[in-house]
Amino acid sequence: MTPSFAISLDALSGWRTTLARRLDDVARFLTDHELVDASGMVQMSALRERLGNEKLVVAFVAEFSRGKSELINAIFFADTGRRVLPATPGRTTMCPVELAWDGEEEPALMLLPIATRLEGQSLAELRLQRRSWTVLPLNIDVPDQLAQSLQEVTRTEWVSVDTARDLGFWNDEQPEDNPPVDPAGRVEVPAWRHAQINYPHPLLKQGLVVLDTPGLNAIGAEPELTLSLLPTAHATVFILGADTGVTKSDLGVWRDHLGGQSRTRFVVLNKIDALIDPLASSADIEAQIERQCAETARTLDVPTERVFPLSAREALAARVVKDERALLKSRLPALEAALGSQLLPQRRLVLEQVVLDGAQQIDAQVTRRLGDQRRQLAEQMLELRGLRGKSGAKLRLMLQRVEAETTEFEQCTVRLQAMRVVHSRMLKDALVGLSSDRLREEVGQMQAEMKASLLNLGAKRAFVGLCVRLRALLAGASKRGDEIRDMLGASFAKLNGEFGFSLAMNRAPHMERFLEELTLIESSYVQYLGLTQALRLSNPKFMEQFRRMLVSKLRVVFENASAELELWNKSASSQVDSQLRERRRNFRRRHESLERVQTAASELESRIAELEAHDERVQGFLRRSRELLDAMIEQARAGPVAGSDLIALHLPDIELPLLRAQA
Ligand SMILES: Nc1nc2c(ncn2[C@@H]2O[C@H](COP(=O)(O)OP(=O)(O)OP(=O)(O)O)[C@@H](O)[C@H]2O)c(=O)[nH]1
Ligand SMILES: [Mg+2]
Repeated sequence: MTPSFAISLDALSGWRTTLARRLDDVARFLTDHELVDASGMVQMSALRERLGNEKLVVAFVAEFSRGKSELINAIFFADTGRRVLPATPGRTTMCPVELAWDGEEEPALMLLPIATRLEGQSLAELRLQRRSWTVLPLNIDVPDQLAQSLQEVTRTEWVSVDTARDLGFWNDEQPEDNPPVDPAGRVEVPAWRHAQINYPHPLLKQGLVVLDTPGLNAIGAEPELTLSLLPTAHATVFILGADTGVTKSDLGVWRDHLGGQSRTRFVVLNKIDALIDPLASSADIEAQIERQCAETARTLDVPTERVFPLSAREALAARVVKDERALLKSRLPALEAALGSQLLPQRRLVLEQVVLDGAQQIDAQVTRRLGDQRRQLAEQMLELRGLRGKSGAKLRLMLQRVEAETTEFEQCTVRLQAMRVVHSRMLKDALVGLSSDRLREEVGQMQAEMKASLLNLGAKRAFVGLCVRLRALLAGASKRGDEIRDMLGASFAKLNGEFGFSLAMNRAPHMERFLEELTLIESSYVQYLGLTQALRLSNPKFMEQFRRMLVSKLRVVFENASAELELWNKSASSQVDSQLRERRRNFRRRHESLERVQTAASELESRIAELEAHDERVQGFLRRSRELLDAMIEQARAGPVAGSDLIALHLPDIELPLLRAQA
């Protein structure tokens, strides 16, 4: 393994682990001293989850036989000393193959039978159902056995034309694309719909997920691949053969599956070894490779630097015999370096931003809470210091005043109650549009419209109509969120003025993010509905699968939007609760100290000393929490330590005035 990609990924994962540890320090300290409320806790655990489970998905996509599997072998499996994933002439990989590592499970090959297509369930749903999969344990210590087990992904079976039609491998309207029929009237179809390899490779252990795909232009390609797996991959590697150049069907794959993507794309011009010609000089061949790269870049409309000429086969062979010079000659290291230096910094920036945002919010919450406590302590101290040398009558007067103030303060409960009623009603209103029932209804309407018009155009129109309605739902929820914010803002201002609260509004919930996610889903579906494959929607089983897939994608967006809105509201209410509690405790303390001072004059000084000590403690908490948050921020900004490229890409400095200011 060339160091660049592996070491960069290793550094990224090391950085994440340290960052997660810093966050644990913060969380432990804040919980131990009750410095955050429930919503803060939820936020920290969400951040923790994200840091721990962050995956990096790289998909290898191409027409069949361009060398996807061979390239994966060369990059990831060369250390086994042989070809592990099957890579042979002709169509080899028959179903999408996902390589990942889940430490909770044993190394295994999990296969989803093709017949599951008949049940209309989406892959996302089936992933959660273990019993639908055939599980073959993998003997990872014996490479030959490993390779033998993985042969399974090439398995096919012979079925009748009717079954092939039901499975989506036969289309009466496009007979030229249909597979050949044998004398017994049967056709060959893949045995599996999807394969997952759980393999403890060091890179996979660090959260890398590799997706090998079957030749994509074939009829019967899994729609989920186009609609879900490829659009969510963080990077795609598109492979062409230097021996064939960009063919019409290569272009078809690019246009249908990758063209619209804005994600990081790498183009590989594979099999450059095939250009070797005994009658041509190496300079000639070099010039030819360069010409081909430039032409490929132009045809696909990508920068030339994104096109990597290489030989996967020679790279694999070089690695197996540990021949460093042959490896360089294969030109694979250049692709790996690009993967390492372009892909990983992007992932890092995303995470860094998430951590910085989180730190800022946690800090705001802690500062507000402790600042409030300090303010109340200061008032009490002032009151008690004012009692020095005062008479018993004066003390009694003070006590009465505190009692009167307490009664007056308690009147706020009526107001708070009224505010809560209004708030919960408004929140309910805001959330109805995001409910899963509502979503199902809308998708149902789209489905009815699609059924009414079987033409592709009609299907697309129905889908676009659905998106318009869903966007309106999200916008509606967002608008109601703003209304809640206005209502709470006005109520908080009044409560602060009349009852001495220091309630402050948090930033508004980020609803635009969900609109963006919807747009992303929309673009991949619109692209899919434009494909000839979409004709298969006239098949009720496919329609059902399509519907379920769509609902499960959309549900994630809507559930997250709903959760975001709820969390934001919860943090507003818990702020009110905690301030109410704190204020009450404060009145009680004032009352107690006055009573104690009344019984013994000496109590006054010791009470003042107690308050001073308490204030010291609060200041200590504030200092410590900032130290811990600063350590986390510093770690986030420092970035991974290996690979200078990673450090070079840096976020502009973000203002964190709260953290920098002195308490
Ligand atoms: N000469 C040469 N042949 C290669 C190279 N890479 C792959 N091949 C051969 O091309 C054939 C197809 O390679 P695969 O890796 O199976 O291709 P694939 O894209 O995974 O194909 P499918 O799984 O069928 O979609 C195999 O015979 C490989 O040995 C290369 O760099 N040079
Ligand atoms: Mg393959």
